[in-house]
Amino acid sequence: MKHAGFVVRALLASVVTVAPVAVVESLAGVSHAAGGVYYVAPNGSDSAAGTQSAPWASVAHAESVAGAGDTVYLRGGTYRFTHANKACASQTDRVDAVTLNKSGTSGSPIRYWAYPGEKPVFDFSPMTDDCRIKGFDVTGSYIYLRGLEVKGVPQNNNLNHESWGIWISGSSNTFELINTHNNSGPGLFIQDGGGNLVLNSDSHDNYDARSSSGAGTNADGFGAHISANHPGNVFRGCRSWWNSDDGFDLINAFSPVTIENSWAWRNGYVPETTTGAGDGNGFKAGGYGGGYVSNGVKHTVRLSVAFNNRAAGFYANHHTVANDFFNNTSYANHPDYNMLGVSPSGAAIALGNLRNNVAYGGTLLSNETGANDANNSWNTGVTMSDSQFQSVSTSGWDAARRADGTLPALPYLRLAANSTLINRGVNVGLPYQGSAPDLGAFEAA
Ligand SMILES: [Ca+2]
Ligand SMILES: [Ca+2]
Ligand SMILES: [Ca+2]
Repeated sequence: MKHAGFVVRALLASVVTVAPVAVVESLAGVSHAAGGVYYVAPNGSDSAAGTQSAPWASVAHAESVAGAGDTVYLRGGTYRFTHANKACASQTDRVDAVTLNKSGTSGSPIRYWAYPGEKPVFDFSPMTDDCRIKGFDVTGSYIYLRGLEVKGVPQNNNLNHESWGIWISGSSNTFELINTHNNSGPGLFIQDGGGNLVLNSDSHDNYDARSSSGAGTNADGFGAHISANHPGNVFRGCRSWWNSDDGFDLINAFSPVTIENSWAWRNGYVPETTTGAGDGNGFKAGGYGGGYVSNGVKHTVRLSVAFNNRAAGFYANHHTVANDFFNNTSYANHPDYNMLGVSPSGAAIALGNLRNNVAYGGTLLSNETGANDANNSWNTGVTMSDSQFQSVSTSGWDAARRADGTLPALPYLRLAANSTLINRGVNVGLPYQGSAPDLGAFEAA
């Protein structure tokens, strides 16, 4: 194809009219409406036309042209960054490699999508800026990133806490099929905003070796730390592994967050080693710095798996209200579930609503007495053993995703055909097979 943008627009418009489903449609449910189509490539030029045959070079230039409903296709190859888009004002300043501050509209996001079948790699490791760095700083709303690899955001001095792979403060954005790794800080960090969807994305091997708070203490795979009145942030189908701090972290989140169908393993270590680093929880579901706050909110973690994390698989982290933990599987964590909460008087109490969860291996439970728990593997009288599962292998979980971007179908920690965990759960409003929900993250067919 060598169409000018308007020709492609016309083509898409006609296709939409004739056969709406024939046009690319994402898992996030946003169909590819008629809009401008532009191209960016590593060997492009910002003075070119932005067409497929004459692509631009930078996302920044594409953003200056693209508007609501438009699609910017990022061709495969490596986009290498050596400096931010402004100078550091001080050694503790924050700068961006890529700033996305132009918003789409509801139903008509601005899309920055990998060209089908190709992998655009944003390599920030050559950056030399002497302050904190955000690889992508998404301050706008209704922006849709899909299929990008984001890696190597550095810390170039030891005066700060973490840098960040992708930082988000806007709302109603979608991040799909993102692979963010080897950053000196969290892979994807929602600082504020509501209604953001992080879908079928991976974050791994992030490690903030030069943080002033201690090496490795801040690099979570994914996090949301939003202010009040920003509900609707969701992590779905995501994997987080070998990050030096936590897999998923919701500390200081003052609006409810949902994490579902997601996996976390081997967090809390220097990546690819068994050397301990940061906190090491698979799912850290809240907390407000250890003390009580009166405006804490309930988060939901469900249908998710944690294993081999250095600390807890699922952790309440001194949360102030009982979170919902439904149909999770926790294996060989320390402990598998820790429901440490805090009362209005500041006392340590057990807080959590737990149903249909599995704990196996590791040290099982902490701060469970007094939590609202029922129909979990530890209070249904079942005998836990390896034979409850098809496999308890802890390798291979980073296998390639299915063609539609969803998590790979693996036998690991799925219930054996004769498992006594089948149909031992209670209806919590999630789909199930047979007479009742099963225990754990994977419902037997
Ligand atoms: Ca930490
Ligand atoms: Ca953390
Ligand atoms: Ca069932």
